[in-house]
Amino acid sequence: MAKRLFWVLFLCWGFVSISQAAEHEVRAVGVKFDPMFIIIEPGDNVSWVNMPAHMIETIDAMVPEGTEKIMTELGVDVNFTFDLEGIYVYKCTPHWGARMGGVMLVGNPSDIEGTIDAYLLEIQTDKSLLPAKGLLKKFKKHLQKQGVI
Ligand SMILES: [Cu+2]
Repeated sequence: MAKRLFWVLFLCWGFVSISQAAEHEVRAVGVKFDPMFIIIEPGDNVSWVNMPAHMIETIDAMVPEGTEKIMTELGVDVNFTFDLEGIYVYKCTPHWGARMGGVMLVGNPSDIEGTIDAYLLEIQTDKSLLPAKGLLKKFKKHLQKQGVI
């Protein structure tokens, strides 16, 4: 009886650990985010740290539909939880010219490659998005390497 109870508790504990949201950390290093690309599950939390001269701003044309805009204060460490599946591109606005930005894949949205291509097309209509071009191309390679696409 005690043994059975032990296994029941053990399995419950395992289930709770698996379903718990994970924490991720992105560090600002010079004018780069490290890691530049992250792959997370919906509900996971991401912290941006070491941000003395940095901030993050999601790029309106490069986030899943229905996402709330993120624009943080300069010089503040922040963290956010991401619930909507999709691809999120963000930048450090003052260092966007130096291509300081990052890309996140949340969950397993449909047509990942198509979404990246659609984001790349946006750049043609808005030149301020140009620094995202290299980021997105590298992100695509990263996903290929990881076997995601
Ligand atoms: Cu910055």
